[in-house]
Amino acid sequence: PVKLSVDGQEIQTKKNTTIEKLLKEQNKSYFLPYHLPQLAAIKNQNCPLLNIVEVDGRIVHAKMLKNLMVKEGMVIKTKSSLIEKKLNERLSWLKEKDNCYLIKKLQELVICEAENAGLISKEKIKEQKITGWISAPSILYDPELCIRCGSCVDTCKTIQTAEAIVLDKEKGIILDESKCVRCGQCIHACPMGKEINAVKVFKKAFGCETCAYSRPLGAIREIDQVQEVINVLQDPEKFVVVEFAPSIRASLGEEFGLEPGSLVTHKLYAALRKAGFDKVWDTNFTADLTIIEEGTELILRLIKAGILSKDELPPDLNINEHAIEEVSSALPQFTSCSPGWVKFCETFYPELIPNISSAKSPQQMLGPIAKTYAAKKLGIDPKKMVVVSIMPCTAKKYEREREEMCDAFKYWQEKGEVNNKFQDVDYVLTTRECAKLLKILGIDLKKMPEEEADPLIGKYTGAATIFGRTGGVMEAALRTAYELITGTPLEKLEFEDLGSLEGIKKASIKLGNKEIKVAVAHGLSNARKICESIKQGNGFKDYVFIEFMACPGGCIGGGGQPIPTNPTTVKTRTTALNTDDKKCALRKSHENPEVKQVYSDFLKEPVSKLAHHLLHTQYID
Ligand code: HC1
Repeated sequence: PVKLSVDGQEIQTKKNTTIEKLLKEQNKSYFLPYHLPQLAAIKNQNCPLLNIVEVDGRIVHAKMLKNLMVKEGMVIKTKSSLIEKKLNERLSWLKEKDNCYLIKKLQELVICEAENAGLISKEKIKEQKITGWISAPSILYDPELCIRCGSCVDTCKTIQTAEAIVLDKEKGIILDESKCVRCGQCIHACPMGKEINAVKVFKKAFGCETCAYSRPLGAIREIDQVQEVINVLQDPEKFVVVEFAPSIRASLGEEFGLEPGSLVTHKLYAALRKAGFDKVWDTNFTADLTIIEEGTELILRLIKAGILSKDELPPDLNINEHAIEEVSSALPQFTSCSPGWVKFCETFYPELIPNISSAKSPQQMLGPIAKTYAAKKLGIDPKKMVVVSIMPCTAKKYEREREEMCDAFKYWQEKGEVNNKFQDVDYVLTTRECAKLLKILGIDLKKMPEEEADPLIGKYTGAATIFGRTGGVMEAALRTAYELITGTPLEKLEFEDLGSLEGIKKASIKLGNKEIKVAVAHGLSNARKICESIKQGNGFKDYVFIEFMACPGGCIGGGGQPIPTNPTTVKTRTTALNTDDKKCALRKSHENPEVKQVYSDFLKEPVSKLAHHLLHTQYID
């Protein structure tokens, strides 16, 4: 038996009893007396902020009690001066006229504390006595909200096979930062983000439809940069541009109460313009550009490996000798746009790094193109340009920060125009943060008119939009590679087998008189299976191209997507992207008129010296 005290009374109970069970047995209530009319509305909603007990001198929210075990000598209080102080504090907010004030206070209490601390630095977290960890610059762990259920640990181990976190019942979740790929799947696993949603309860009670804080709050969350983006939008010295990922158009609506799978592309262009961005561009544009660069790189690797001969190719496909020199000869070529996957490969399979395409991801192509080509065309000082990227992915925050992602700076430095280093992309917000930003600015996405992206680097084809779901990059690349290699248009544009939700998909495609084999994997446990088999030399030997996405379902299942992200929402978002593809008048990347313009006015040809300099990278981790 375990001896402990409840409200000053010594009691004995069995080992392995939860505090919740004990308090029930003792007939102890820790729920608020709902005497205030406002609170009556939220009665029985189990609001974690108001239903609290004191355990060993610390305030613990009711919801956590079912996971906390009794311990020898524990002191539990359901009434105490500390509880009273906290409740008075919280209830006094209700006296304010504006109901949203209460929500703001809630935000101050639970969200700001950790998030604002997390976005600055580890030191700052220490200063503010946040006891959790951060996996910089993407993810933050707040032990105060953690119920020690271990769901995140299971996800990291079984779905992602990274095993970057372990559960310690006392301390909570412990991180091995060297293994963390920043994919953020742990965020979706956290039940606190799904179940304990105090703010939703208040939203229901007070009807704050577009309240900035109406989103779930998990113990693991992204490191929030919303305030920094608001600051930069208010800076008259800056020229702030925005890009958003393919999958955002099929998921952001959920944060505004729209059905999963609602396409909000054109409303989002309008909303971002209203938010004050000087140019609203689209990562889909650079997804098309990526296909040209990555597809050409594949052709070059195939020539280098002797699988294709220059003589068999159409004469108008200019094969540049310099480009053949530049590319790696390793096959199969791996896609490079999912930064969680790239980090996984660097960490667990460094011997396969030469297989990763040197083409940067679309996010990282838009930054340097904006700060060179577009800045020149618009007459904007590149030092003043700030690129904000809206992504479904926590690892994109990490990708933007990588040492080598500063090619616009190098471009201008070589011309003697700049001295101080700047990154190609300046801020990355997740889908959830984007919703928060718009809500803080009082913008309701649902009510926005339909507008277009800004010209220059805003147009896209159907091939770009399917990047956001598993198999999409491969399908888009095949649509273009087929025409480049055979010189004839591809009749049927969908490669159905590649777009399904199977973990590993394989296909063979006839390109002229050559049959090539390709594969697609999503979720890192599937990526690991392929890497192991290549490493051991017993599989994928004759494959030429493999698409890897870190998250199940691809980016539509990304760690920064609305909660819940589960097989059902992943499916509906996938269908929406496929619909968007079919609605596009142009469905092949090489048909994008703005992409053609970038080549004719600036880059000259795919994998040219300049394209290589700005749009390709070397993995140096
Ligand atoms: Fe993705 Fe990509 S598709 S990586 O999945 O190549 O995050 O949506 O933006 O960069 O375009 C993510 C999505 C995204 C990039 C593109």
